[in-house]
Amino acid sequence: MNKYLDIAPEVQEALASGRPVVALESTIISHGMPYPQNVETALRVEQTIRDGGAVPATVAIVGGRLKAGLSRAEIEHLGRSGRAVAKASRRDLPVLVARGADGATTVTTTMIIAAMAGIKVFATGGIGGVHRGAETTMDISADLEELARTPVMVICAGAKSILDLGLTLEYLETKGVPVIGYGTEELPAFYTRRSGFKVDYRIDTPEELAAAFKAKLEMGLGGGMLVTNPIPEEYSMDPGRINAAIDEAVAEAEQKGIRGKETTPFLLARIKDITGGDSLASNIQLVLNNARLAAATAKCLCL
Ligand code: PSU
Ligand code: MN
Repeated sequence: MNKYLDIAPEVQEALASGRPVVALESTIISHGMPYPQNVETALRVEQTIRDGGAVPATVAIVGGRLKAGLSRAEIEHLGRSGRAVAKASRRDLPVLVARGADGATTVTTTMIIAAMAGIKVFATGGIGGVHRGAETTMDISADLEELARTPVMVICAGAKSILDLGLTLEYLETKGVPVIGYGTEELPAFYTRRSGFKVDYRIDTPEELAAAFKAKLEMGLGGGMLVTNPIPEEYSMDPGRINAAIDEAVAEAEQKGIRGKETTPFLLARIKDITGGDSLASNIQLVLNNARLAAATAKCLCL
């Protein structure tokens, strides 16, 4: 085993006996939601995975150790520390590990650590992608490269329109990443069920998600698979309202000259403030919804 990696005993036992495990990220805890909702949500998501018959493995970097599976105290620490914890993407791992630092893992680093541990399914809220204006800023999330490279199925609620969704899909196509709509032909836009963009394939059952991913792994194609699961109707937001909030946040980021790794956390926090916290309630629900699908799919992959 990789000498930098600690797999929690419960996760290790499940993997060794061929039982289902679902990875979860920690940037959503430290940078994606405010305290204490972030900790409450992280624990609720873990419970949802358990209720679905799988073992949760929340991923982070703690004291320079790559962790697959966190204790309650570690989740509390990441949630309380919030943005004081480094947002850790692929390029950040060497220095954080060498320094013995903490890091909140993005989709990218959660995929990396999940793959090191032998975990195949990962549930989250939203992924990074090609930002609006990327033709001049070149701001393209490392998440897309990781999906091209690392064999983990990522179950999300699509992408927020803080991104250029059309260019994000083009990028994924170029990189050979299958984009699946769960029960839909349209790419969900995180807070809303529709975006106007088509996914590559619609799949309606966890069994078929597992079969497609298994085929990808067994053919040795490399890279992951992106499953986009629309937010449940009852929690979806009014598109006019959420898109106005997103436009306002994007304009503000531009005006303040927010750049680099700060862009996404800044936009997420502003959207939450502008919508008076309603977006947070939707955000929590869609993550729980993804956790349920991930547990069911991880079970099918173990059959
Ligand atoms: N988008 C969301 N919620 C999130 C993130 C993105 O709707 O929490 C987080 C994820 O951890 C994702 C990361 O991997 O931000 C992408 O950051 P960047 O755009 O800087 O690559
Ligand atoms: Mn970026």
